[in-house]
Amino acid sequence: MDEKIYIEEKQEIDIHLPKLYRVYLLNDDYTTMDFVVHILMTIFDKPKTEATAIMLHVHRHGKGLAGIYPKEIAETKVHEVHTLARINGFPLKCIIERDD
Ligand code: TYC
Repeated sequence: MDEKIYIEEKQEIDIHLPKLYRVYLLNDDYTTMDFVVHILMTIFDKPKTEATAIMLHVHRHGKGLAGIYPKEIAETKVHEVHTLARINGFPLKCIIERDD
């Protein structure tokens, strides 16, 4: 009877890692703190404590990181923030920077 032998086959796999983008919230004098916390919880999926810490960082330092995503997701988040802010009468702005 034939015996079976087992070999290890090496495979080359192309892994596509998307470029990542940082989404920052910017401070202003008119958007309420509660609204910014709401944005961080609903659009950036932050728990309330972290959302509050990020909001206060933006308030004190002018800019704060809301999240890091592939380009299309980052752009969608920015659009959602600006749309929600406009609907609610706030000038809240957010920007994207390449994460490298
Ligand atoms: N500076 C705002 C205030 O005093 C609060 C605020 C925080 C606004 C973060 C925007 O991204 C922001 N009401």
